[in-house]
Amino acid sequence: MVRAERWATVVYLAICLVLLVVWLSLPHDGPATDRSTMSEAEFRAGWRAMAGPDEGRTPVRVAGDDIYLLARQWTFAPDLVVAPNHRYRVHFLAEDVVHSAAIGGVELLLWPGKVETISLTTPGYGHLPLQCGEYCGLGHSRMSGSIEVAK
Ligand SMILES: [Cu+2]
Repeated sequence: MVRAERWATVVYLAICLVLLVVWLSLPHDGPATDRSTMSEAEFRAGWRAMAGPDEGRTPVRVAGDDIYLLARQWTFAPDLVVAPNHRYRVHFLAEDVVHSAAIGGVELLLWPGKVETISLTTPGYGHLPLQCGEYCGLGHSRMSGSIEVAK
């Protein structure tokens, strides 16, 4: 009896091992988060180029495939107009305290000075919700971004 239980355990563990190897060999897309290797200086150069001479005080129509959003108490800057059904790389940088970016069904924790990037496909029309999900001070509940989808 003890011998049979021992064999059952060995067979069970062998099956688990095979399933683990099969699972690890499958492609895993998961949430669309990338491991960003972008430095803060690269982010700021991209942000300045995207935001233009008025530094994002008016809504910015994004021209390329990269979006740069600064998170700071208590806004995401700048306001954006993006193309419909387009795949973007969205880069975030918190510049004062810890924030987060809840967008496209994922939430990224944003540590000051560390660039986080996700890949995101915009919807066909409407507005893409962006909200801070990490308490960051008195204005936290109002901290959202404005991303309009338009041709
Ligand atoms: Cu917040």
